[in-house]
Amino acid sequence: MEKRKVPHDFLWGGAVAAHQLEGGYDKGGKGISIADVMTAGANGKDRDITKGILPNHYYPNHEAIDFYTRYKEDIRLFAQMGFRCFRTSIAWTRIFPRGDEEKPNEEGLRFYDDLFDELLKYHIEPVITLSHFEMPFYLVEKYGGWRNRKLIDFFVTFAQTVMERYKDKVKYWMTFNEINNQASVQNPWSGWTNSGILYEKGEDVQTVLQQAVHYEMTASAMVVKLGHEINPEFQIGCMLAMVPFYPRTCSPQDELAAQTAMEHRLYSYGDLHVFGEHPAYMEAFRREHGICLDITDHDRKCLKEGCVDYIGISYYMSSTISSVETEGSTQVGDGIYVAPNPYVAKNDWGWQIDPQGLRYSLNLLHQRYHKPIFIVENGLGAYDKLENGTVHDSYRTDYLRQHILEMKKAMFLDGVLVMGYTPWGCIDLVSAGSGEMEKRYGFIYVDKDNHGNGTLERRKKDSFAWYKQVIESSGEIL
Ligand code: BGP
Repeated sequence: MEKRKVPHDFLWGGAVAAHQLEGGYDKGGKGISIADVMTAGANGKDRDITKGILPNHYYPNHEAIDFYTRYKEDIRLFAQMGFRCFRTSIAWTRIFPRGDEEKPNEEGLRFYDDLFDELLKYHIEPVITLSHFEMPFYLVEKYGGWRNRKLIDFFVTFAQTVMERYKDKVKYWMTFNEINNQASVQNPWSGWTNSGILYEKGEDVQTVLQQAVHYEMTASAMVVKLGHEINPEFQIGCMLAMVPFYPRTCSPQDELAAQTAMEHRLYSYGDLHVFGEHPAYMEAFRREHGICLDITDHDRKCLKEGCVDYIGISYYMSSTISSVETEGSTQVGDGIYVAPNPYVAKNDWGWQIDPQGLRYSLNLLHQRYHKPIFIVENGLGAYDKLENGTVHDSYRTDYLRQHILEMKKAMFLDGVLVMGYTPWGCIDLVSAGSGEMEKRYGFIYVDKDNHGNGTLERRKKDSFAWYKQVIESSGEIL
């Protein structure tokens, strides 16, 4: 298996998101995004979300790694590694600073014109996420974020603007990053990053969440349809956080608990994107829990007309579900607990490392959806040490090697169609979860610490040459 090559047109590259690397948060007419009001947390400490930008607070996304002015230098490095594609997002607030304007901000549009031209100069395909945890903060203040149906129109206007503008430069799109991430309502910030929602005391979280998701799904479907009209060559995907849930034991209760977790936290999102209708198990759940949503016939029609072309996934870890409380477990639902898995290792942030889980996940999605799968995030967050101007990060190449190997098994032994592989944070950037700089994923080291100190100088890590060889050999030399 080691020696097998992936097809010639396989999309090797790297992935980032605008708010995590661009910086320039107030440059070029950009508005404030929801990421701009998130302070730095730490390993094990959540980020704070402030009511606007307050003095004496550190907001790591404001400068990030200053890709906004250094993108040419960085793209040259990506080209040296042989990237065939580069996944990033378009910061909504560069195009519509408040989110509800009628006319876009030309300076923001020009920035992405230049960025995409620079990529295309090296034959690197842009792969674009339309909404990656960075909606305009104004839409939250004025409209309550995705609680509000009006957001559908604002998002569709944004998407239409950029799809028309870049129709000859960008072929691969995704609508909402990790749309199912917000199903883990235990994370106080997941409703914020995905939907601009902070749950209020006393409100029914499931009602609010599912309503917001319905609006997002409707908007996503409208954009898929519109995109295909703008350019029939467009490939427009969804993006799911793929965390497979294993039953902790072979007891039927654990098996059912794992199945329910998969439905609520993953499949209900994928099913809507791929099949274009609300699945029966969610309709039943809502009926049983007295949850009534605002869903119109027009919404249902839109959902049916805008099914996605491919499934984008992030894969970092697996998880384990128990139907009973066990040592170290956390309750995540009625009779559903996430429990530690004794068979797999963890990284320094407690994320379970499970390469075989990637093969398992690819198979699950392939069997359910029969769509091409694009692995648009995978990687190891780690503490790196700069030694004589470089980083000896064999732990990172080990992680990636094992995952690529499992991906190849899924492709060659199981018949799964995988379109491409873009490891997360191909250049060090600000962590979404903790706001740290020192949770590093990159092949390129960026000199900056958790407090914002550093020269921002870029250095190649050992993994840089390794990944170059992986791409050059079409995955044969790992
Ligand atoms: C995913 C997000 C990314 C990214 C990644 C790693 O959830 O799509 O934006 O940040 O996870 O997470 P973190 O940055 O918290 O290590």
